[in-house]
Amino acid sequence: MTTLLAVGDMHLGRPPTALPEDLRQRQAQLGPEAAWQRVVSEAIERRVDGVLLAGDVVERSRDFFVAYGQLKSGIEQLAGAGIPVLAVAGNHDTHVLPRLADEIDQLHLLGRDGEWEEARLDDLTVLGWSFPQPQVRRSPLDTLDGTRRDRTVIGLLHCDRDQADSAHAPVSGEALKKAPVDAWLLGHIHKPDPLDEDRPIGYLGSVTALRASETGARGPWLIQVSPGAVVADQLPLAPLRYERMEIDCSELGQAEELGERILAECRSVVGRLNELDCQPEALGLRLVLTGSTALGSALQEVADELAADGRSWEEGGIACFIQKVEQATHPAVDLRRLSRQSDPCGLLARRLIALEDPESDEYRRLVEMGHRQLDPVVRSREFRDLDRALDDRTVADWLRQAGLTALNRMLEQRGATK
Ligand SMILES: [Mn+2]
Repeated sequence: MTTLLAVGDMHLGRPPTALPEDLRQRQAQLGPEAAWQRVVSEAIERRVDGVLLAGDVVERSRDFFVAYGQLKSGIEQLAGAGIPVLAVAGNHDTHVLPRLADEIDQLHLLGRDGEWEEARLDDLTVLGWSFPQPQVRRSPLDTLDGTRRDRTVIGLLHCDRDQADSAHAPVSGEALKKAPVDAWLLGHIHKPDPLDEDRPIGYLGSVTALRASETGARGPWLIQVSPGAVVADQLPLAPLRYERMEIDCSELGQAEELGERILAECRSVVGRLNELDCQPEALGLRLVLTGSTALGSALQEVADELAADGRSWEEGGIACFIQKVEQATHPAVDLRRLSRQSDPCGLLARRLIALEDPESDEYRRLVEMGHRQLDPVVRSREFRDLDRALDDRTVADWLRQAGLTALNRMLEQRGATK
């Protein structure tokens, strides 16, 4: 069996964002450099047969010296253990990665100048292509030789999947499937794919959270290749992790209890992270307050205070902090009773009830009106790349959420929260 460690977008030189003030001085232990050191130790400990880097290894050309120092020391440790390193360049490190490969003997860049290149690694072939310039509007797969090779082939590519207009090497999922490759390990998109199919094809994801929106497990992937089978498993080695967490506020007696609720939820997440072989140094919580509550603005105030605090606390050896609190609770109101009133609250309550019944005429009328307002926003230039159309249910959800928020405010103004 051949084993590899495959690493997605590392972005050496980029500091992690959204850290609270007291963790900013520990930035070096929480960023890409620390993640890379963890990758190197893991590779050596597991005695893998090779390390693959899927592009955007370095944030930008200006980071040449920083990346040189960090990459070189890691690659030398790997070389000392007899572990080769193969990499392809992405849109961020188009220029800097080839220069680093020229300086660091043991770093082998695959597919220089946008020409596909094969390398032999143990019993398999690694096939790679590097960005020749930061923008590439054609699919690299157009120039890939479609002949079937004898050995197992691992494809290493930085590309934008199923985004035909992309300037970052657009490839279609279909073309990836058709290529004579047993597994495609991709860079560029920071959200990892599950890679759990018989023939893994997908993004490795960022190796540690670079932005707070990069929630969940991050890290390199252990790729195990035996005759006729490729198995990919993510190793959650990231030094910085963000988690989205829903806090149901329905049972809160008063807003001040929110802190205890958050702490309890945080403890259970930390408990699970403590079971990992290699746990994160820091955990950022992205909280969503849910449930129905009459606490309304009092809860919002406490939430704002907690979010603004800017300090971390220690839990199970991990520095925890609140990165963001989103209020998605809805007022504990009796919609049926309100709907009998002949005032704006009553009108809104009747519409909210209608939004619960997709069969009603009023539901269809409201959703149609919603589409007229929201569709142009979704189709606007800023969001066009998301290539997303709104379905009726999504529109209804938005209307419901907005309606409940407005109803809550109106009731509060009236001084009646029930
Ligand atoms: Mn990229």
